[in-house]
Amino acid sequence: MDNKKGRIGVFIAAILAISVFAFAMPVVAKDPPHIPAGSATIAIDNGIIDIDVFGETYSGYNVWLYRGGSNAYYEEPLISYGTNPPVYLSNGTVYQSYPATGNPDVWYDATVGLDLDGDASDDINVTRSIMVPSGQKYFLVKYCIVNIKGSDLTNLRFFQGVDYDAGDAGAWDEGGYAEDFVWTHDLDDGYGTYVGFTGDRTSDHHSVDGFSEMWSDLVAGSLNDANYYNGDVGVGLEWDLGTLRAGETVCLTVKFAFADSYDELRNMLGGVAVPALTPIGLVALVGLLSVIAAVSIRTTVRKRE
Ligand SMILES: [Ca+2]
Ligand SMILES: [Ca+2]
Ligand SMILES: [Ca+2]
Ligand SMILES: [Ca+2]
Repeated sequence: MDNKKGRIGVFIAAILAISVFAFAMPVVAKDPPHIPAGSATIAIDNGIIDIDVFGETYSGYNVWLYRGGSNAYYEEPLISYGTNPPVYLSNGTVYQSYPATGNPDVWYDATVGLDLDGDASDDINVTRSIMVPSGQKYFLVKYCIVNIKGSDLTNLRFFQGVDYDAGDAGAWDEGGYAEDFVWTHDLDDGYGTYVGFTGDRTSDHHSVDGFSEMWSDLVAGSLNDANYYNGDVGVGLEWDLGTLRAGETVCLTVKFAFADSYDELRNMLGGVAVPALTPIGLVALVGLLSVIAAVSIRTTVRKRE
């Protein structure tokens, strides 16, 4: 009996202790839903890059600092389905904004509803999430698109365009497409910075052109698939996502990188895939090793002779 009372006492004491502890703990606030506020800012410094402005629907001037050097980027995604022309994400209604500030290694979400066919009724919800890894020279933007139309969205296409004006302000750069990433190289500000982006899906088209022509291409949904431009270059990629069934979600992650040389950028964005050994490759490797083994055995035997 005493023993039981004792156990109850300990139990109550534990509950009280936990309650007091809970009140004493600092409140770790999960970012509450914001009142839609249009283009919020998110400033994150990971020690190498500093994302100054990254609004959820931001259309226009972003300043992404790399190694302290200022870089101006005009970036925007567009989305289309069927034969409708692509629509800028900034045309959407913001349901969840980014926080004003953020930390490296944490994903931050913004959610936007978007009408793709001009009937004033949203067809998709787009969650745009950003994560800036600590000490890395890249950051990730993940787009998850939910079909809220109530019927299939065929020929869903996603476009990402950037008019990088790499460096302080000078826009006389060069840019191109190779190995499924687009890049821009500062030529006139003395930084020599290389910047670019790719996706976690193979792109279907790209545009490398004067910035104005690049935006026109994306708005028309007809990219030029060119591979080089010298001047105030704009670069874009298109991913064809097929049919998104009612209620289903499709995601695409875009990786934006900064580097001091083309090869460094290429190592982050493309050209790094080591071809996996196919069964035929493995057979050839085993065969080659057998030959080497046979030769070395024969050599050893001869030496003994
Ligand atoms: Ca609609
Ligand atoms: Ca420009
Ligand atoms: Ca420049
Ligand atoms: Ca440019």
